[in-house]
Amino acid sequence: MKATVRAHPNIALVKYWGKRDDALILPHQSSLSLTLSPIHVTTTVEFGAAADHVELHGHVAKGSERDRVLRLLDAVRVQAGRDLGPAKVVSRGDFPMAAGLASSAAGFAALAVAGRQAAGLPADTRASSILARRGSGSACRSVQGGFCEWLRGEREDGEDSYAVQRFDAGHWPELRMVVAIVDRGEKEVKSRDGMKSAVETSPYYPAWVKDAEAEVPRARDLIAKKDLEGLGELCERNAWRMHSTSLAADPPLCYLSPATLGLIQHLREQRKKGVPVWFTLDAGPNPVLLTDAAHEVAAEALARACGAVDVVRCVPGGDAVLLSEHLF
Ligand code: 2P0
Repeated sequence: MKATVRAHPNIALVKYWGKRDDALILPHQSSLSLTLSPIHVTTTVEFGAAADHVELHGHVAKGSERDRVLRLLDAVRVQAGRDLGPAKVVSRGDFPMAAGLASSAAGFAALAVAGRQAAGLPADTRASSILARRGSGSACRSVQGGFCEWLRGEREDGEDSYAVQRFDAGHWPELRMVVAIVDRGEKEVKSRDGMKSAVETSPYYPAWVKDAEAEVPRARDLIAKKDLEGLGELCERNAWRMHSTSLAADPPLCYLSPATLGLIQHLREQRKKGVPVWFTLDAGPNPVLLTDAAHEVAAEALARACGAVDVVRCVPGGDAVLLSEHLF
């Protein structure tokens, strides 16, 4: 009745931005990401505890944070078809302070896989991905390593909306993602609210959906060919289009800071000098640089020269894995 899982976060190369169903977390478009190592989250789940208890990153979770975790475990209880008793959950990440990458994707992926295992359900990546998605959309892409594609699906019950691995972590071992923390502040508008406002108020939203869906197979082809320049250009274009959609919302939503733009400008100049480095940008000010192993030191130097207060160098990461050592 107890299981522990370690999962990595992921960075979207083609972003997910907007839900067609808020409750089930169903997206309007497909997305594609790379799972990132070495940063990870470890989660232990135990059913049959004295009372429900959720501890995240060293503090007892309350309110909506706790509810999201317990709701996911309720879905596990339904799948198990039996009374599993109260649950104890302890989760810890090794993310550097405000790494700029949300730990929720890795956290919910680890919770889904550990929850099913603790309930005695068989290992099933598709079922775990669907479960993780119900905690946080991007989490469905962290159940497996390498390059994962979240298929938007068509069904109203969401059973065809999950992530599949297109290439494993060993496909392109020289690829590097360098997270540049230029701003440690909490963002004012969370992704969940930002994407909702884009869906409801941005006149560009339908164009975003159409374009992002079309970029997914292109990204897949570029990854198959290990075409860094092509993939870098696609990532930048997709990030700009996601941000443009929200800039056009009402009220307008801008996640960029002056430091973000300074870094992007400098990166372009470096590229003209022959440094192969591109960026992507989630719902926040911290760019993630895309480069290869031979240029990761140059990419880190570039980020620091532009005022990055912290830098996290990542390589393609693997699947969520069961651990034999528990957190309690
Ligand atoms: C992504 N993001 O594809 C996009 C790009 C941020 C920008 O998924 O509401 O925490 O829990 O489904 O997954 C962040 O949003 O949102 C995100 P919910 P989530 O990675």
